Amino acid sequence: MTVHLINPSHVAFGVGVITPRWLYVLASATPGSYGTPVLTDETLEPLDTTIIKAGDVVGIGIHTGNALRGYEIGTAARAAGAHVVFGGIHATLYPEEARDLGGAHAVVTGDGEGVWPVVLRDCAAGGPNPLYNGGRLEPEEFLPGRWDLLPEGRYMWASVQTVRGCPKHCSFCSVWRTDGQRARQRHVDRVLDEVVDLRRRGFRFIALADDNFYPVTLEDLRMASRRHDPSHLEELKATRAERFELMAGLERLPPDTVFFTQITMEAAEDPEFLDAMRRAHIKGALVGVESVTPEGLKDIHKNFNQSGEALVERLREFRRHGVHVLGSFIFGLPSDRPETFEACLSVAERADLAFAQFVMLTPFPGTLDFATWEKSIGPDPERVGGIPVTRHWLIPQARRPKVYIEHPVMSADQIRQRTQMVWDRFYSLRSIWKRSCVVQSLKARLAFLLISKIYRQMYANTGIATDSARVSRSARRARLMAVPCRYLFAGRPMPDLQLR
Ligand code: B12
Ligand code: SF4
Repeated sequence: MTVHLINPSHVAFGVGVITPRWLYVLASATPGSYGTPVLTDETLEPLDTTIIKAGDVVGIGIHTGNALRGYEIGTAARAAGAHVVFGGIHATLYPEEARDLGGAHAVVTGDGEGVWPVVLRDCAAGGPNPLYNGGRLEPEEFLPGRWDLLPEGRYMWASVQTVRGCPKHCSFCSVWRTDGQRARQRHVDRVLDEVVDLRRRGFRFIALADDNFYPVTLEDLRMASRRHDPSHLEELKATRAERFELMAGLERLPPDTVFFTQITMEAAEDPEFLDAMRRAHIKGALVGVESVTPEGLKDIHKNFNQSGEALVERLREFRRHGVHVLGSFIFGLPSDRPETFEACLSVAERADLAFAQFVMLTPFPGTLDFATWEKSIGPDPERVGGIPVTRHWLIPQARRPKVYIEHPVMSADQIRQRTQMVWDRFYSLRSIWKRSCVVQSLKARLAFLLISKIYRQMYANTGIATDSARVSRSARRARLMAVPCRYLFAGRPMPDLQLR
């Protein structure tokens, strides 16, 4: 019985930007008695289905965007006589869909590493149960990845998770509902061991695959200190202290280490935290800016963000402390107006951002926005090839409409065109070159330019592009650029590395 773990994708780039962490974590959770699992990441190359034999176990992890490809693989694996098991965020939200359309014998909801050995045991005993609830594990139960199984030189960034869950409740995000609002922080030593393992293998660039690296804000502490019962305050202080302990540990890594994380902009009010990040080699962070207007922030339950000039100042604060920002903006919020696009571009250009992404408001399953949108559409939604648009991920890629929430004053096309304009202007050669002054040498500036362009091309696939010709063109370009890009990220293996 061979155990296969498959990360589905419609497009393969030959080179991956970030290691799909779940593959390596589930490989760790696979007991040695079942042999070494065979990992396939279709973002590198398509699966060869002939490797799947009757009696094998095929584990497929899906998010909404790759669910349909996952179902194709599941169906083929079932036809080959394998036990088919689905997991991941989309399977957690729609377990019955994986069974109906993906050939699943079993679906694992929630965190997978705890329950995976039980699933394998049941498969080996003849057949798994239809449903396993992996729940939300405690941090000491999280596993590191089996990085010894990584194909050499195929990924630019490794990924390590330090915390699961986010205390906020943004309306477009499913994380707080699936991963929970309690920050489940991994033990510092376990994170450090994993990072050292990756550096020994030659990874210099590591993405911290966290929902929110800053789970306790200064405002949270202030509010808790006003409460009569001090226990909540103590809990928050302990969580915060652990973050600092982790960063102090990361600080001991070789100076050329580069981490990237995701964080709320409240961290900008916490200079002590930002300085600790810089010392910990966390040189970049995705910051969810989302909207530049107070009305926009209200639309998405993100009132803790700043808007207007205060926003520009807040974002600049990151750079002042040596943390480069990838600003993430959303267009198509109900309060957006035609002039919002220029206003947003102006903020993006003045806020000392290194990179930015501009996405259109999309109702992802599991979010509050999705629930409202689905309800608003009513019981008889428009269909494409018989499939309701409220299940748009099941529509074949070539015919899949981009689904956006209807806007009170702009058509989807208008929002798309304006979004496109913002991308084009932010990533014009001139703008990129201007921003590239964050690095010193000519070589580094050229690398910055290349990375900006590749980011732009890769994003065109998942983000704004709608027609398939444009998507394949972007994929081709991204593929061409990805190969030289890989060398920019390659590090020197450090087999003897010990923390200072
Ligand atoms: C890091 C990350 C990224 C990275 C790296 C992706 C990569 N190569 O790994 C980048 C920045 C590239 C990225 C991009 C995007 N992402 Co993202 N990303 C994440 C993030 C923060 C962490 C993922 C992670 O590595 N977690 C750690 C691993 C160990 O956890 P896990 O994947 O959940 O797996 C566990 C379980 O789900 C389960 N499991 C998973 N698979 C399987 C399979 C089996 C067989 C079993 C038994 C169990 C199992 O067990 C695992 C261990 O417990 C998640 C948020 C989250 N909390 O998941 C969002 C998240 C997955 N991303 C999301 C989105 C929307 C996107 C984008 C579409 C954003 C955009 N607008 O463009 C793009 C899509 C890219 C693409 N085409 O795939 C959404 C997905 C929502 C949905 N319904 O699908 C999430 C949930 C965030 C959110 N805001 O809601 N992302
Ligand atoms: S968007 Fe970010 S801050 Fe908001 S709930 Fe999701 S992870 Fe948390």
